[in-house]
Amino acid sequence: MTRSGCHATPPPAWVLAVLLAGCSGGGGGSGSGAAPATPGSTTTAPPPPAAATPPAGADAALRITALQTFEEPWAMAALPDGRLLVTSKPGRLFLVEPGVRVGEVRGVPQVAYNRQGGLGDVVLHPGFPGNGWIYLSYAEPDAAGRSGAAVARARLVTGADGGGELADLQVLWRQLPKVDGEAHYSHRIAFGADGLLWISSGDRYRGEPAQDPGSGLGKLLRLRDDGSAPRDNPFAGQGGTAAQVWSLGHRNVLGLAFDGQGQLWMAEMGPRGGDELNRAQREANFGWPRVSDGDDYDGSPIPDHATAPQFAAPSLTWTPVISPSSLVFYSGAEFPEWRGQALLGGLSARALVRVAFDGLGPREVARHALGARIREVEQAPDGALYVLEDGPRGRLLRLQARR
Ligand SMILES: [Ca+2]
Ligand SMILES: [Ca+2]
Repeated sequence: MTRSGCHATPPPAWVLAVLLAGCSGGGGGSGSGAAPATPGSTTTAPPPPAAATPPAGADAALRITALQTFEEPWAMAALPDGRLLVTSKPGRLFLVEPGVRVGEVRGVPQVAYNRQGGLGDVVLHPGFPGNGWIYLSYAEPDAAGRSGAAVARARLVTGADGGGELADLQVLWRQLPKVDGEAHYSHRIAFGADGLLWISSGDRYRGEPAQDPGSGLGKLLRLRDDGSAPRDNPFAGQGGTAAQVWSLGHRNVLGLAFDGQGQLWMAEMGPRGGDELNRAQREANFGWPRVSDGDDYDGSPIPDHATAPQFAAPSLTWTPVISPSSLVFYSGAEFPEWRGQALLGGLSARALVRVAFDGLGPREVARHALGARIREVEQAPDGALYVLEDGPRGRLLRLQARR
């Protein structure tokens, strides 16, 4: 499937960066008027001006710097040296020096690029400094025109040109069954301190399979880093897909992150109303599609969580929705008062939503307007925050405290 945009066929990365900078009408992004040093896979540009114009409608309490621009960026991961890996949904992976240079990482698997599908998450293995493994999720096509999410790992081999290649690629997990449709892949990835690999597998807009432990749809999965299922998973005795399942009854988990105490949390898209923040629990059934604090898009009611205590209730819900795309727990020095809090990217909220935890559980304490649908949030090693705007010309923004 093709998408209208600033170009019809994928050009080299430096061309893309220049084209997109032109399309975006500036904004302090990469390549604004910059020519590549050599015709290759990278572009260089001077660092953006310190007083780059913040997005219209953005929270004036934050110092916001607009950096490079990407075609439908979806996720990012911060490398220990401060560079970022950024995924672009049409199927490209970039290595980014924020505000300076964008290189392309070659060797990404073929993706099914459609409404919600394409290249998805990117996460570093906990042993990345030694082993170079990165984990990617993506929508994978099949010969019959169906698709399903997949997770692969590969070693990141960086080059002197600022780009790199993927080596030793292995597909570790496939979302089964593959189905028609282009929605609710979820495919967020997180690693725990114990080295186990967690994957959110969306319901693919099918609803009821989320209640069947034997279906791969609508689940939170717990795997070893090689994709095998640990023997102490709750449904391990059933084998097959069920052996991968940690919890069920999920709709579309797009935020997946551990807090400072090692507890895993999920940010989940509700239907019309009822976005959820959920605390991961072994063998729990979170109730989708039987219950939701929202209702169907056509207005038909779905019983609320309070009517069905047999299902695990969300720790926090939003109506009207924020459309949570992403989740991190903040631990840095840039915003000391935010430590231990959850930060959610909001698509319809067009904001960074900040959630604090106290004796009564999580509660929203601030909504930092960013003037655009927010697709991803990530904390850099220096404690600064990066967010990605959603859309065909989504910008990378750096958020710092205004002092
Ligand atoms: Ca990320
Ligand atoms: Ca309801």
